[in-house]
Amino acid sequence: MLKITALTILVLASIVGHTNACSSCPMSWMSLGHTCVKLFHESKLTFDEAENACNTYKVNDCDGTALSTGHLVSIQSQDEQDVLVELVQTTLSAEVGSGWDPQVYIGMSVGSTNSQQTWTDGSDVGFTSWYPGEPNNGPNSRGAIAAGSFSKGNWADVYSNNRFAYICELPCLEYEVSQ
Ligand SMILES: [Ca+2]
Repeated sequence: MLKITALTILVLASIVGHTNACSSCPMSWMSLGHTCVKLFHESKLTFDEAENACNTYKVNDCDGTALSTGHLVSIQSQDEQDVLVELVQTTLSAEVGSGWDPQVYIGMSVGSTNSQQTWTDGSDVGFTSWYPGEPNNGPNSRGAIAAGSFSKGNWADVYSNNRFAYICELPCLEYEVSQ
């Protein structure tokens, strides 16, 4: 009888070339769908500082040419949302309170009206997970996962000069070798 193991599935998936999970994230980065993410929490930054910090991570080709640049994370589905909320609540468990804290920047920018929502990586805004009543901080606010037990990881908009932990996202490195 054919015994299907996780390794078998991995090998088969890599032969077919379609995997659901990223196969090669930089060390200390976590696979999230077709991307890699990392929660930075040792220093708290403003939104712009956090996006700039994410921009310093790049995927380079063999010549060192930047193929892609990191950004604050964009969230495309409930699955991704759930994984990120768990990451935040687990990593920052000592900061999880009964209200909204901790709040952690994601790449969401709210423009001059609440309906003008963009991701810093330029991806389309489809999925959102705003806490009911959010965004409510007026023009040019920024989005954060609000991980406290009250808000349960739904998003709140905040003023961009708030200093928070943040999550960066990088494209996954997938290699195709042809003979
Ligand atoms: Ca708000």
